[in-house]
Amino acid sequence: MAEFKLHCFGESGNSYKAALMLTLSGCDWEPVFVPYFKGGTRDPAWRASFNEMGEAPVLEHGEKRLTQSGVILDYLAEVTGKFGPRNADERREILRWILYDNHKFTSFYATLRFQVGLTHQGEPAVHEFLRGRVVAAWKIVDAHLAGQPFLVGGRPTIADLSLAGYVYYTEETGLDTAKLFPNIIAWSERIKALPGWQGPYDLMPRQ
Ligand SMILES: N[C@@H](CCC(=O)N[C@@H](CS)C(=O)NCC(=O)O)C(=O)O
Repeated sequence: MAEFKLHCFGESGNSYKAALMLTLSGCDWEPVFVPYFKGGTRDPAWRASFNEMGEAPVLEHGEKRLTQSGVILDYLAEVTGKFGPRNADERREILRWILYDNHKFTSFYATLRFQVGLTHQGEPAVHEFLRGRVVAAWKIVDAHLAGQPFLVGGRPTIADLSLAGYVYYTEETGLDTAKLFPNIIAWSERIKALPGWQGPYDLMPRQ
């Protein structure tokens, strides 16, 4: 049995953040498929057993069950000694970017992609609103990456692995990200060049 189990599904960029960290850190891990599109995360029994918040990813390590990708990344950085902060200032800086990611960078993009690229639902006006929110949030990250190769401290950290959750998916969103955010694309290529990198659909089973 693998040391780490990640409850996840391929379409989930939030799960990919943890899957990528496990992979790049050389952990012995295995995915446990969550049938999200069949209501897996809404099943009361699943919620009672794995995550009362009703979300993937969930990381199992021994007796521990961890949820929230940011918490999982922080935990894995601690136990593997990889991609973590070098000091307290970096720890806060990494936390700052992970919070920004969860609130804006990932959340607006993931919602837009879910509606436009995966489920083909929602109102055009809502899609336009979400595109505006994505562009505003991604422009801030793009500007930050204009002057440095990675988000914090000049080297890849869990902050990068958090924000990288959705940048490799190619489903339609109506945004030309390559044109709009050249520094994000260049940064995503730097992460892709890290030894052992694999894409979300290579690491996790999908529907
Ligand atoms: N902030 C959470 C977000 C997790 C999340 O939204 N997961 C999605 C899949 S990508 C989910 O399971 N959603 C279930 C639902 O909203 O019903 C994290 O970073 O782990």
